[in-house]
Parts: sequence; structure tokens; C-alpha cells
Amino acid sequence: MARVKNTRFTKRIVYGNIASPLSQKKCAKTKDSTHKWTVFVRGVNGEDISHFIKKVEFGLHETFSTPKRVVEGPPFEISETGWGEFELSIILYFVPESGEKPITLYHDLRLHPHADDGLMFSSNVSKTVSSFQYEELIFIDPFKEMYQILADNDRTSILPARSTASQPFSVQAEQEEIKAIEEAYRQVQEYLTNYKQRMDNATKEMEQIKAELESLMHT
Ligand code: SLL
Repeated sequence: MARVKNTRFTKRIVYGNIASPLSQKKCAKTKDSTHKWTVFVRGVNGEDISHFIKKVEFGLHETFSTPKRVVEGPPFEISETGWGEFELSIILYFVPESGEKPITLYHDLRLHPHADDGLMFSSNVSKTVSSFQYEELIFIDPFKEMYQILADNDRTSILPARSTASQPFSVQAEQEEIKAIEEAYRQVQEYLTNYKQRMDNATKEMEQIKAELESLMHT
């Protein structure tokens, strides 16, 4: 099978979970469970990705009755109830036309607000928490058949201009991150200049003391 040379397609996906606490009544019904959660993989614009993803295998914690959950079609997601956070594996199987091997992603299932997301001290305890990750899947010189599939569904390649509450990844977010990195770089440079100045001063002072000492010794 021939490959289409010098071509590259980028598919942008989001994976992660949302979770919310169960009401007291529901907690009682579901034994130990305290939260309901949904883990998912989808396009960066929430679009269908089944033209290039054949199935997704979610690997849950072994405390679940059937930890291996295979989703054969869209939406690629699993909803469960549980009591604890754990690391999920998410194996993406590509359509056979791609000739690509499956890839494994990992996601820390998040049930509780964490200190760094600003939700920790929120008074609204029933708040939904979410934890999303962004990934770019790049197909280089795809097989002809796969090229056609990718070209026909190019929409998955578009990073949205602005972020929303349910989709934090965007051109805007990317630019803000670049700005923050540049600012951090500038600060590091400033510190370095400062320290170098202090070191130069200290060296000078030391030389002065040394000279003074020497002149004292010779008197
Ligand atoms: C913890 N290391 O101790 C983690 C493990 C496992 C969570 C968390 C099972 C639910 C069910 C469940 O929520 N397991 O069996 O229905 O926090």
C-alpha cells in the first residue's frame, strides 16, 4: 500500500474526566460510592473522532468489578460511581486503514478539587470538578486510504480560537501560556543579571580586603 508522501495531519483530542458528589440518598444506595464520574476521549471541539479511532479501552482500578471497559463506537466514554481517585489507562485503537499501532494515554481520575485549581476553598461543595488533558495525534505520510479519511474529516484539526468552561484548550490559551513562559524567562534573566552583579560586587570587595590585609602585613 502506497503512502502519500510529504503530508501530515494533526488531530487534536481532549481526554479526561468530570465528577460530582452523589447526594446522601444516592450514596446509601450505591454502597461505598461517593461520586459519579465520566471519563472520555473526544475531539478538541467535542466532535466525533470515530473516523480515525476504532475503539477505546479504558483501564479502571482493580477494585471495579470489570476494570477493562472497551467502547467500540462514539461517544468514547465511561460513566461510573466510585469512592477514590486512581490512574486510568486509555488505549486508543486506530482504524485499520491507518496501519497504526494502538497508543496508551494515562489520566489521573479526579474527584476532588485540588489546591491549585482554586476550587479547594469553594463553599459550594456539590461543585462538579473536571480534569482535562490535550493531545495532538500526528499522522505523517499516511497510507492512501487513510489520507482520504483524514482529508475528508479535517475539522478535527482545528484548535478553537477561545476557551470555554468545558473546553480549556484554544489558540487563546496557547498564546497565554507562551506569554507566561516568556515572562518567566524574562524574570529568570533578571535574577541572573542581579546575582551576577552581586557576585561581581562581592568579588571586588574581597579583592579590596585582600589588598588591605596584604598592606597591613607588610607594615
Ligand atoms: C485510593 N488508590 O485508595 C486509590 C484507589 C480506587 C477507587 C481508588 C471502586 C468503586 C466500585 C472505586 O471507586 N475504587 O467498586 O464500585 O484512593
